[in-house]
Amino acid sequence: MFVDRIKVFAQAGNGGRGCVSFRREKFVPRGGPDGGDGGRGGDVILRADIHTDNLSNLFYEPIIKAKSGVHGQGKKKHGRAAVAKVIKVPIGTVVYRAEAPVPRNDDDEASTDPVAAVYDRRTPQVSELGINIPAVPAINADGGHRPPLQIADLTHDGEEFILCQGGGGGKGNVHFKSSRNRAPVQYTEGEEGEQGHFLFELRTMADAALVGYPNAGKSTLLGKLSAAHPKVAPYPFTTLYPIVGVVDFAGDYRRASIADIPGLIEGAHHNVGLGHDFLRHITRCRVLLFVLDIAGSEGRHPIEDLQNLRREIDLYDPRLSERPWFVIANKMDLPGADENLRTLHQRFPNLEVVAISASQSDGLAELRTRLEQWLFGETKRLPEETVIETAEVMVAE
Ligand SMILES: Nc1nc2c(ncn2[C@@H]2O[C@H](COP(=O)(O)OP(=O)(O)OP(=O)(O)O)[C@@H](O)[C@H]2O)c(=O)[nH]1
Ligand SMILES: [Mg+2]
Repeated sequence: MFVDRIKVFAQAGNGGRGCVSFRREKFVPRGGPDGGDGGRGGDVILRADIHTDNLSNLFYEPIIKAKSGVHGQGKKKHGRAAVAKVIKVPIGTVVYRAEAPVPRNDDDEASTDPVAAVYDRRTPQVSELGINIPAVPAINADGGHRPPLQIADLTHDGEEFILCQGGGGGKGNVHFKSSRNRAPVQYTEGEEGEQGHFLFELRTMADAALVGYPNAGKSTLLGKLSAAHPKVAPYPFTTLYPIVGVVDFAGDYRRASIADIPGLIEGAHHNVGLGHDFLRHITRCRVLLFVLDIAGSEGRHPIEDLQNLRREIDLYDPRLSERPWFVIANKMDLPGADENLRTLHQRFPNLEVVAISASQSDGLAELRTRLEQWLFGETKRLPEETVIETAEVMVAE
């Protein structure tokens, strides 16, 4: 299972209580107070881990709780501090503070409990007024696309973030003795650990993203370029979640990571098809590689495909369309590919295109060279208007 967005409830441990105790020993009359302090509660810590590739471990355990500190004891013994609860998350996890889920209804007492509320994965309901009540409250007005208050972004292996800090331990009565109060019975409770609802969102970290319509051959290409084995099949939406492969550039000891993103279709920014959930994964990629079925083997037109893809990216986030981007014209082995490639060159003479046949492994050596140049050399950026404007001209025709 692949989980790239999940809401969790986290609670750090409470501090242990301070102890009230008096020294009682033979031949030591009125030994005085000797109550020790409570131990610290455990923190909840997130750690970016290279061996964790998604958030599925939290799907079955959306409530993260660290242990509380042990209470203090007599003979000035401090309670033991609780160990921190460390949660491994994939590199590229962004953490947002989220609102508590809305309780199911007023007379349902159980649902006011924050813990029960997390488990409340009910389906959307329609209220008496006919208004749709969402199952999980939207993070913000645009459907959670840009949630507010980002509190962490874990981008390196081993990077840690304290999500909730454990409460400090309480003080034992030994702290309250004074010349006027020789037998204090005061102590303090341990502090409460921090708690809260959070939204974890994975944004795949890769140097380049393969963006294209379903069946364009993105997974076939990633399989040929890297050691990754994404599933390849002749039906749309074979790839259901992003897969990252590492490409080695022979001779230069350089390597780059490339993400195979599930197929996009028109309206993806409105959540059509596999939707904008996956567009999120390209937001960190430095370079976008548009993979086209240049032969138009499924009755589509490759140039229109490119224009639509560019438009979807732009509608999702205009900043994304400012990234360097290039075109990989795939399926050159099929009839009609040469002609379409010529038309593409004529329409967009400045566009950098590499023609390949992923399944036949044709043109992959050139692609590697160009890829290295695109990723590590100076990149020339094509102005966005070129393709979007031409798209409008085509629609007008
Ligand atoms: N003739 C030909 N077929 C290809 C080529 N590359 C891929 N295919 C075929 O196209 C089909 C789809 O390939 P995939 O790699 O699964 O396509 P995808 O873009 O990953 O598709 P989704 O995961 O559904 O988005 C498969 O049947 C491949 O064998 C190619 O260069 N030439
Ligand atoms: Mg695929």
